[in-house]
Amino acid sequence: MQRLTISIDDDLAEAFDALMRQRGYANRSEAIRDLLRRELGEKELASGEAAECVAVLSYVFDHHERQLSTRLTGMQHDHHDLAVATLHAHISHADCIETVILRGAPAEVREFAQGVIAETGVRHGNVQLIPVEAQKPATRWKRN
Ligand code: NI
Repeated sequence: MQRLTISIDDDLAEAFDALMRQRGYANRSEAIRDLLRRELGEKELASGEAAECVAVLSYVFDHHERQLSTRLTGMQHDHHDLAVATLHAHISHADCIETVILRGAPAEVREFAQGVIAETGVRHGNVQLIPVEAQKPATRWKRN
């Protein structure tokens, strides 16, 4: 752990403290760590340095929309290597909300998410990518 001492203008310090309180941070250090992590993560994803990411894709859709539920499930099956888990909740008579956890190469994850978001009848689509260290495939059952 390194200790950094920084100097910033009073106005900026006050604005930062207000933001920190608004977001519920107990101290400046954790607020600054989060800002840095977000900035570095975005840079890593934008530059193509990140070999792997996890992502949260969320959207609302009308389950009465013709074949939409089936299409969305089909898209996830077609990319079962990317779609790790899905949470579905019924939020009204017509509308459902789904959150899909994705994992894979950032370009593939983004393409899949954008395809889902662009489906007719899918609303409020949003995806957040988080870079992670690439993992070796999990150990599979071994046959003796
Ligand atoms: Ni539903």
